[in-house]
Amino acid sequence: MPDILLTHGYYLYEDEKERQIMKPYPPLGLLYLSAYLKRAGFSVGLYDSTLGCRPELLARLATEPGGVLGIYTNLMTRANVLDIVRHAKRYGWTVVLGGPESANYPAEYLARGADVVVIGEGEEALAELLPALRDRGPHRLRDVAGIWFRDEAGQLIETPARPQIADLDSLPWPDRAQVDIPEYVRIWREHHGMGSVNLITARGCPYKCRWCSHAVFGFSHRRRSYLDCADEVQHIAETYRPDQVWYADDVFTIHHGWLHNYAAELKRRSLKLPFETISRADRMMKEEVLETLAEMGCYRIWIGSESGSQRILDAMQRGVTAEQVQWATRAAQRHGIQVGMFLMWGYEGETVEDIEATIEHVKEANPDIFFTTVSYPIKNTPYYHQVADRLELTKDWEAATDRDFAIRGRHSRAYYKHADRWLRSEVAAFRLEAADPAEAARKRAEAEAARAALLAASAEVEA
Ligand code: B12
Ligand code: SF4
Repeated sequence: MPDILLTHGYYLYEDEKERQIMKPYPPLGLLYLSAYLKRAGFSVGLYDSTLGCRPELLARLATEPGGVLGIYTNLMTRANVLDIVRHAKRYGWTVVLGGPESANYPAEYLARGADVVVIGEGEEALAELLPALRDRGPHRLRDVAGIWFRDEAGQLIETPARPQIADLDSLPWPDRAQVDIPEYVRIWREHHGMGSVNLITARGCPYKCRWCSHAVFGFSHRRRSYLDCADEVQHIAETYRPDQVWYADDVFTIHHGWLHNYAAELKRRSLKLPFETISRADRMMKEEVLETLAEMGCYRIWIGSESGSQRILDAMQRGVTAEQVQWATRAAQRHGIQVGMFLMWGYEGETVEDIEATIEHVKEANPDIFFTTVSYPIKNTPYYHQVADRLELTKDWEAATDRDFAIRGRHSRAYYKHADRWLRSEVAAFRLEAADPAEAARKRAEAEAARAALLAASAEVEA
């Protein structure tokens, strides 16, 4: 039995919606933990639920009983994680949780069977925790920083925060041999014609968007050296031969000096792998940044645009203007880079005029693709605290996610569906105007109907 078995609660094959999209990536955090722990001399197993299945994982817990099980948690996987915890405890496992979700709800997870919750980065914490658990069990862990556990009297103990890892280059690369990367690449290729592998060049984001969760990396921003990243990309290219990579950074173009050095290094090595990534419009406001991205092979960049209303952007503390998003979108497209846009409905204070401003904004920016969500308050974010006294969980905590909070007094879900239809029809009409005026008129009529439905639904509230 390994010193620790790592896993997570996201089963791709149970996710109807994702099975349509089929753009899976392996859990990078667990791969980092595996690499670090192995280098420190521990033996590590990893069950990748993404491509695995619930019965297989649960059977494994039943047949290899009694070790340490480490589970990654995020917002979407609470019910699955609790299911894994229940099974693991039945067969005598010591359960350690990590990741953003359990950092936000340590007491709740400890009350439901978890033995330890690690807050923040897991590498150093686990390297200290594993020997402590072996020698002293799960109740005498006061000297391990950055964790929650129960002492022998059943009291909840939170130990002082653990300092973050200062030098990311000191970490070994993710232990990709633990998961079936060729299968991920194959799935991508089968569904999208391009096989993809993910990596990350930095940890943490210093911006303060009020809805965004900083539960793991706080507000720090630490970068790997461009040489270490270039070495990793070269290794990925040579080992897995993907057609593209995904830089899973929060804000890939945050540091322009780094970006230029990195691009020059890739060029020097004749490494040009197409890629997708995410950034902020205000960190894309230079022609040379976009030129560099295009030269490196960036074919799509995702921008968190959120709203077209400056009043709402300011309320979110987004630190970006709608004009910056419009400029960055058009400029990226000019450089041959597609733009994907994320938009959010229903943020505090949003009015019909703000929705209208968002629609005009999307038309003005004209991204290649856009996705919308209705805003939801992730625990411990400033947005969460702002609306906390109006929150009602619409399901039992164990079956719910932070997406299941209703905000008392906010418009109904149906209202935001109308907003969505209004946006999509209006943008479609705008795009069809010259090529197909008749279809454009039809779309405009749909937009008008959606707007009327939204106004008619404006008295309906969420809870
Ligand atoms: C890339 C990414 C995605 C990709 C995931 C692809 C993949 N499998 O990698 C995609 C686009 C699919 C995605 C989707 C979503 N995401 Co996302 N995503 C990210 C992002 C930007 C990077 C993740 C990453 O690789 N991090 C790097 C690794 C090294 O960090 P890590 O995973 O946190 O691991 C460290 C620690 O957490 C800890 N740790 C991790 N596991 C364990 C286990 C144990 C036992 C221990 C002790 C420690 C430990 O140690 C690790 C190393 O230090 C993060 C933000 C971020 N910067 O982390 C958001 C983030 C994780 N996503 C988030 C959200 C909200 C979502 C969505 C719900 C969005 C949506 N509305 O649909 C979905 C949910 C998807 C799902 N079904 O699970 C939130 C989660 C908030 C929360 N409280 O859970 C984050 C934090 C963004 C944010 N700032 O708000 N996401
Ligand atoms: S939304 Fe993006 S830019 Fe804003 S704080 Fe979160 S990661 Fe940073």
